[in-house]
Amino acid sequence: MVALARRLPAPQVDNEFAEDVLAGLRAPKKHLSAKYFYDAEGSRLFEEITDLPEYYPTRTEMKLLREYGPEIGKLIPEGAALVEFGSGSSKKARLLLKSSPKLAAYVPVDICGEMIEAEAAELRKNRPSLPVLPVVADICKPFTLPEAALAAPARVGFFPGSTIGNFEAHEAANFLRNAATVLGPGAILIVGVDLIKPIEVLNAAYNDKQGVTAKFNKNLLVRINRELGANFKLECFEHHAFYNRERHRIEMHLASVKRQKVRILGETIDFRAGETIHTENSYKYSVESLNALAGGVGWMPIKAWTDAKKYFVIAAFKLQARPKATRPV
Ligand code: AVI
Repeated sequence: MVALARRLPAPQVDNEFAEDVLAGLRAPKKHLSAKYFYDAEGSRLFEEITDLPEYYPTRTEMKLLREYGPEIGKLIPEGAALVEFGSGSSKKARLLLKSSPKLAAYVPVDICGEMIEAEAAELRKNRPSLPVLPVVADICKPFTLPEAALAAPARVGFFPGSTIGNFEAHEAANFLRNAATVLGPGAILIVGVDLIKPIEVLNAAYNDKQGVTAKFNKNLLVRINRELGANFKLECFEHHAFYNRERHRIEMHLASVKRQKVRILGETIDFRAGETIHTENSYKYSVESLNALAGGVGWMPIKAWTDAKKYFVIAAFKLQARPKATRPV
């Protein structure tokens, strides 16, 4: 599998892609899951997006990690295990590892085994004294940490990249609950999240001048054509991305430029002129709304670091101890 399949958990069953695509296209409001963006070409295009002048999140988060790494590192207890959720290239974890104390282990967790094994080999070369123990798992489902991480006096989770923003609220809460279960009592969680900001900045970030985001969005149709034998004509769909103020999210759609029919797996899907396929939500938080989401599932805010423009936040949380059940007297 490929580079950025990590961003959202990828499908497990062979025909899950076909079933999801058909169900999404049959729905009254057509939609496709953003997790399907990340085939090899989608992953490459996403990497290209992160370098675009308009796409500020990656650049801002990296700057925050460089600037506040030593401070963030102070929250990581000596001998702890650092667990990165959806680690992919470990580019950001490297910055955190630089300023971490002596760790029991670094545990990159990703659905894409090939990718984390390659990254782990690289990291071991640079940090021979650090045990790098990759786990192949879906970060939204329960999984067991390696023995060395379980035996460590503390576990610290790391979830950068504002991937949490691509989850619906219930999915984000579910991820945070699962992280609490996986990391266990006394855990700390460090999350990178994109913040609400002026609408022009948000709209520009998802409508770049070079059209890379449009290509990334349309690549989903290329993938469906290739893998499911559909006959989407790319020139008959347009990339639409806009900020929905009420819902605090960027919505990405593919809009049909005319009335048309598309064949897929023996079915015909009708499109009205202007009808869209909703392909992605990218939720934007305030520090307060993020704290409320995390607090609702037991993660108490410790500290948050933002850039001067308040475009992005790296927030640290501590898992609240569960009150001990008291015996009735
Ligand atoms: C991976 N994720 C955080 C990106 C985002 O900004 O929501 C995906 C993306 N979609 C369009 N541009 C980037």
